[in-house]
This record gives sequence, C-alpha cells and structure tokens, in this order.
Amino acid sequence: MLTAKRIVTKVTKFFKGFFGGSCASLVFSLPAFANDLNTRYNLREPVTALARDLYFMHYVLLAICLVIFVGVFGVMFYSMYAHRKSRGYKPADFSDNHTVEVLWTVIPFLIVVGIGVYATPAVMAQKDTSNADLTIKVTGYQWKWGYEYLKGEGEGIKFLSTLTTPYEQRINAAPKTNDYLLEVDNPLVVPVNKKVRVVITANDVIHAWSVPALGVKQDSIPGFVRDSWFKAEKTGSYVGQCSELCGKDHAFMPIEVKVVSDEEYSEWVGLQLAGETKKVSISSAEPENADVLSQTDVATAKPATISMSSQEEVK
Ligand SMILES: [Cu+2]
Repeated sequence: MLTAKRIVTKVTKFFKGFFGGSCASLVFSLPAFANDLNTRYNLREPVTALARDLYFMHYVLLAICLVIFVGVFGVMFYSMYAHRKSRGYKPADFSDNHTVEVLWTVIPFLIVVGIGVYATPAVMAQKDTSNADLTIKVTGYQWKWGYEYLKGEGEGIKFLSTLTTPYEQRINAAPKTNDYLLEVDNPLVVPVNKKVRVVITANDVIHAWSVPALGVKQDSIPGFVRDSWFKAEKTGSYVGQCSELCGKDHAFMPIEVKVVSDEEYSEWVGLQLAGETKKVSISSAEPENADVLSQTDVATAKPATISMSSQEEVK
C-alpha cells in the first residue's frame, strides 16, 4: 500500500521531471515557483509600450483559445461518456442539420473577424515609424547581421554582428553558458527612451529580425526595405534570433540590442566615430570574415562564402 510519504515522493518526482527542478520551489514557495515558471516558459518581459500591448493581446487570444478548447472538448467528452453504448444509447441517424452547419460557420467567422478588429490598432502602430530619433538599417546575411546608423546621433556608424558562442559549447564539449547562442561580438547599441526606426533588408535570402522584448518582428527580404520601430523604456540587453529559416546556420545568427542611457550612448558614438573601439569597425574585423569585412560599406558587402561556424565544423 502506498503511504502518504511515498505518494508525495512520487508526485514530487513527476513535477521535478516535468518542470526541470522547479518542484522544490513549488513545495516551499509558490511565488518563487510561479516566477520560475514565468521566466522559464513565458514570453520575455516587454520593455516597450508596443511589446506590452502585444503581450496583453497574446493573453487575450490565449484565453479565447482556452474557452473554445474547453467548450468543444467538454461537449465532446461529455457526449461520449454520458451517451455511451453500454448505457443503451443508439446513434442518431440524421445526415445533416442546417442550423448547426450555419452556426459552426458563422460563429468561428465572427470570432476571427473580432480578433482581426481587436488586433488591427497594434499592427498599425507597429508600422508607424514616423518622427524617429534614430534610423538604423539592419541587413540580414547568411549568417550574421549588419547594422548601419543612417540618421540621428551616430550617423555613419556601421558594423557586423556575429555569434560568439564557442563551437565547443555547441557540440557539448564545454558547459553551456546562460546566454548560449544568444551572445554576439557587436550588439546593436541604442539610447533609452528614444524612438528607433529600423529599416530592414537582406543581402541573400529572407531572414527576420525579431526582438520579442522590444515588440519587433519583421522579415528582412532581399531587394525590399521594410521597417519597424521600438522605444525601449528600460536600459539592458535584449536578445532575439533570426526568425525566418534562412539556411544551414539559421540558428546561429542571434540579435542583441543593448539599450543604454543617453550619456553612455553619446560616449559610445564618440568612440565609434573616432575609430577607437576597433572591434566594432568593419575594416578591422576578425580574419575569418575577411571577405565580408574588408568591404567598406555594409550595404554593398557580399556575404561570406563560408561562415565562421562552418569553418569551425570543417576543422
Ligand atoms: Cu537568418
């Protein structure tokens, strides 16, 4: 017979397996457990007004889905259970029912239209890139990002941003760090509380520039220019990934946006323009990417024929 203690142990074990170690928190502290679940499974904390809207919309839509799910499966399972054959029920023999068919067409249609109407203002707001303090061009390459400051403080700065996670971590030859596959050599640096317009394009195939905490997600398409914007309200480092399958190293071209105070930004711009931090200047990049980085203009630079990561794989 199972004692209470054994049941608790079994349940604990189950939760431990399920939540990867969060169960201790569940037993000892519910808020800590909720927080752990939140950081582990929820969306990243939004730091722009637009991202907050998208976040809230996500919950509203999730609630609608949940109500539909519970409603549909509730009726289905109740019918199967309450009208089962062993209770002597016989299946009905009608072949169609116009009322039901009209209802199950019209109701979902109204739900979808309602969601569309509800989401439209946010989608429109995402496209309102007017009156930006800073304009930055983002170019997707196989498999890195190019940034070029087109307008505003820092105009003229351009550099490439590549993954810095060591190859050993990817093949499990070294322990993985916290920002595994999300760390780059040159993050995009922007000032806090400033409207930043990003004009997004690509040089080879379709990529997508996506930073969830900033509420930006936009395909970067060769030959086209698309734009989006963000106005970060909090300093910090916000990460994202290429979100359009773009080839072999699609998973290895992360995005890092560093939001800094006005003073720090001015200082950074000063250093960049003076050419002091050679690391972020295109002409002085790592030899692995020499064929891309020797180009003086990131906009016209051709992508490397072999990326850093693929060279590492060859070794
Ligand atoms: Cu990509």
